[in-house]
Amino acid sequence: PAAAPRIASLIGAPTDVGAGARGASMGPEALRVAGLQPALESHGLTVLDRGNLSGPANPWQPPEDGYRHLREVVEWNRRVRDAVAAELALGHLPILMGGDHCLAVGSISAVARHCADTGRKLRVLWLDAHADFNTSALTPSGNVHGMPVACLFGFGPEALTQLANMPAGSPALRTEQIRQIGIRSVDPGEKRFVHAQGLEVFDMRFIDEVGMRQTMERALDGVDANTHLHVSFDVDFLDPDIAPGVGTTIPGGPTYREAQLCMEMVADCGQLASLDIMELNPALDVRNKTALLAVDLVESLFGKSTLMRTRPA
Ligand code: 6HN
Ligand code: MN
Ligand code: MN
Ligand code: MN
Repeated sequence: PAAAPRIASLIGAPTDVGAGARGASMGPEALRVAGLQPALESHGLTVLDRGNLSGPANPWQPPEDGYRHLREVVEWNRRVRDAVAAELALGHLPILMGGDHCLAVGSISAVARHCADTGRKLRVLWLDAHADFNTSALTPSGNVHGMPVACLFGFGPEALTQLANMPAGSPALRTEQIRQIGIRSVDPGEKRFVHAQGLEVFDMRFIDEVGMRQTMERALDGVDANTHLHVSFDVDFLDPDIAPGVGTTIPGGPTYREAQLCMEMVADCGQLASLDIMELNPALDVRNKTALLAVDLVESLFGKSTLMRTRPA
């Protein structure tokens, strides 16, 4: 049977409240200017641009009790959660255009709750230079964009850890549901916590040694027809030589072809059901090239380089 038509909904979240540099607030518009909607449409998706969410301004204050801008971070995340949940309820594929990566708490909380309600398995691929597994006690910066995975695991302020409103107050995510790929910058206390929680991390050393193909085979292992696959794509995953438009560049990331292969293998598995495109910072970009690259990679995520137009039944 022909695949059901897929409807993707673009949700802009123009804020940098969780970041250490200003500018990710301009990410949604840069992705639009780079042609995200027509690129997705060229791969057979119907695309609804829902416009931008609104929320509190960035007060640009130092940390309080280990967090910068917690009140604003919580408010933005509530709105993101509600917007993503509404699209999932309609059977649409939400694409969150960040915005900084703290907003993945809201988006993945909505996805986790949706999976719990519909009996689907959840697999999250976290594509990032960073593990984003800090807590208020471990963080060197107080920036909440360094903490979303810990919050989703239940370590963080209750206003964020309870966003999914899971049955019995469970955390949104468990270790067996997430794979981190491309990691190459983890703070010392954060590193111990990642190990203690048993996170499955395919760091750059791993990718160097076994290659992107085997990395992705392992990261997607166990994904089946009942799996909701969520990709949280922090653009600083990419090597800064090709993607300078991010606030926290870390050398030694995936090359253009490695990143393409990563996205192509996600497309091949056929289970992608929600996506975050985060941390794009046009203030630091060069003629929007990082946004254009992100769009190019997202096209691969939706099957650009797949020769077959429809998957066999
Ligand atoms: N991101 N580990 C550093 C911190 O401040 O916690 C950097 C976090 C970067 C987060 O890029 O989404
Ligand atoms: Mn679903
Ligand atoms: Mn991140
Ligand atoms: Mn990052």
